[in-house]
Amino acid sequence: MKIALIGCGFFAMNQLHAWKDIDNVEVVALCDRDEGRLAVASALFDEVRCYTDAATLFAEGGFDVVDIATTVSSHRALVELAAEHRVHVICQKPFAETLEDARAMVAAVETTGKVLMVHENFRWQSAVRAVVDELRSGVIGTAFFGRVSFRSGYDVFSGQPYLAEGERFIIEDLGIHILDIARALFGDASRITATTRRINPAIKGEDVATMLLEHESGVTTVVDCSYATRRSPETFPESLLEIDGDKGTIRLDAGYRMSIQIGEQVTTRDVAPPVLEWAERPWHNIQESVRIIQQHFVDCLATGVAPETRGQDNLRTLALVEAAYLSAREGRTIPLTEL
Ligand code: NAD
Ligand code: 89V
Repeated sequence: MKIALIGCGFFAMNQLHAWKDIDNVEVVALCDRDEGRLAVASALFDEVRCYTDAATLFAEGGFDVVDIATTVSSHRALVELAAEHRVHVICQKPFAETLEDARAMVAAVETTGKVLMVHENFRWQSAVRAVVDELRSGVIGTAFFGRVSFRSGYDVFSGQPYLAEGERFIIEDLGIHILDIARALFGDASRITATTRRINPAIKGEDVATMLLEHESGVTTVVDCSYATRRSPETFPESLLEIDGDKGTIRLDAGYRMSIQIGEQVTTRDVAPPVLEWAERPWHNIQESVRIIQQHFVDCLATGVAPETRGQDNLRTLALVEAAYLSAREGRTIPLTEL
């Protein structure tokens, strides 16, 4: 499988390392408007074609998959170019700036018969996956309550300065992952209520969000995110989970400790992710999930199965993001049918 990657920035380095780890995959081309970033990324490979313009990359072709790792404002144009040139697509989150764009992007790729996966990797973190698997095995019976929580004081702006500049911040950038984990655990939501706050005066958007979801399955979840929380030890970038079922409880606590309680019996397991050769703490959790989701994409292409976070599926996570902002703005509960 020959891959071209567009956007050789902060996060793409993880994607490139992960592609190098995966069998039967070759990164044949890189593209970035910034020649310096292109040079740093190309140093990872013995041989790779380099472009500063995506249209030229597509015109020259020679790849089966495009991996779009740019920030969101370029996603629609790049996905549409990919559809025009009939290649499979992986696109970073947030998939699109608006739901309207996202629907058009899904439709554009659908007409080509190619596969479109959104790089929504948090549900693929191995610790989160361990909880998903336990829940799906039925060990705690039928779930009725969940909490998906991400609270941190980590300076995320040093690696990603653009996050301080947008009108929207935590729901669009991080909450999107946490809402997606809630969907992976409990399925789609029918209603959402949200509040937002900005605590850090140096940024433009909200850095705290608290959301209440009612899922079609009958589960109620609290999904809460904060980058204004001082805690020791710092848990970035862990998502902490708590699920109550009619037969027991599953928790994923700080330090990647998963506990399952059935009656009075509690079993605890260390589900800490490995630190891959090219990874570093505390990012190793996310870095491992990048390799897992990219392997998932390769496996899906080989077997003809649709990726779990295919474009069509991601529309529902994006709808939750939009509904959360609408709820916070208007101070009311939003039925998802409204979007
Ligand atoms: P970045 O700004 O560091 O890198 C983006 C790169 O894309 C830049 O080098 C820029 O020059 C290039 N670029 C932008 N538009 C282009 C175009 N049209 N053609 C060619 N090059 C173009 O951003 P980043 O922090 O790496 O984030 C990239 C994306 O990854 C964002 O959507 C972000 O939300 C996402 N992200 C995801 C995770 C995750 O865990 N899934 C983590 C971090 C970032
Ligand atoms: O997903 C993201 O884009 C990142 C991070 C994981 C740090 O929130 O901003």
